[in-house]
Amino acid sequence: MIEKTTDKQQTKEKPSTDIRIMDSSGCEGCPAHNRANLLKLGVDMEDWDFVVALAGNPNTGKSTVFNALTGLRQHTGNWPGKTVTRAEGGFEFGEARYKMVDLPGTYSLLATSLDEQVARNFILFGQPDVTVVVVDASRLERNLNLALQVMEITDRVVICLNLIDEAKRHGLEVDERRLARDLGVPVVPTSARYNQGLDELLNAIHEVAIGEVKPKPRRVKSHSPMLKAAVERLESQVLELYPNLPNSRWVALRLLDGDEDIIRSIRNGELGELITLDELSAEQRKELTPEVV
Ligand SMILES: Nc1nc2c(ncn2[C@@H]2O[C@H](COP(=O)(O)OP(=O)(O)OP(=O)(O)O)[C@@H](O)[C@H]2O)c(=O)[nH]1
Ligand SMILES: [Mg+2]
Repeated sequence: MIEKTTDKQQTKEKPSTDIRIMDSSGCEGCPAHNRANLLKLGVDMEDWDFVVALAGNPNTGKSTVFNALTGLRQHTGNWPGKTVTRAEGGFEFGEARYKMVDLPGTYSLLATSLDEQVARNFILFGQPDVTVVVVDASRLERNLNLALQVMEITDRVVICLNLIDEAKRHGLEVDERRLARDLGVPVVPTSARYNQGLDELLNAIHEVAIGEVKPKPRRVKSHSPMLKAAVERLESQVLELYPNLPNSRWVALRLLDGDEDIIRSIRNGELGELITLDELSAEQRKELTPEVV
């Protein structure tokens, strides 16, 4: 975890910026992250404007991208209460100060492992301003599974189409414009090992962070009225319990799917601990819990 003092030291030489940290009120160009939840997840946003999460399958070049963007300004530690390593660092772009968090490499966000749990909770509750999904251009099909899952949770996604050189070596060419159109989010081809495409990646991150680009991720729509009704019913029950839960629809879908981790975190109140405003009292929560699961 970054020491607060180190954060401050780091920002000493930074240019000042007029961007203000505000609650996620949905205002144009304002940071979208949930500052209080991030703090509970061990990420202090004091002195930073935006937070960027780096997600991706294992071995897709996340750390290479992370190192290239943050240089020496990085720290490693553990996620609070977990043995999973976390690296975080910082950079400036367009007069904004960015904190970048390298999430564990995962194939999905279904939280079947500790790594998946950490990555999922960070995106779900921390509500990063931008989540960069680093995908391997030579294994696109497999990698897009995670990208689609991230896109279910947040709109603020940029796809870093990495290992472009490797794909080319295998005679593969990815039409990134078509991919961006089909997915509804910016796609930036990179070859992080050779420092290619990283300026464009920074630019794409910045545009999404400041709201200049508003991705509209393609989501799988269900036309089943039964499913729709079930999701709506569950969602309103979840919201009754945790009125300020971000992504309540996603949580409802996971409950329908029998997601053990989400069920457990609703039962034991862990879900609520990550929500900061207008929480119900522990008593109220206890009363309502059995109806939900
Ligand atoms: N050819 C090529 N190799 C790359 C590129 N980006 C990363 N690599 C290499 O891919 C390997 C894995 O890179 P990492 O950055 O460690 O990948 P990671 O996603 O952080 O891996 P995990 O943390 O294990 O999930 C390293 O040997 C990198 O040098 C690239 O654009 N092209
Ligand atoms: Mg790594």
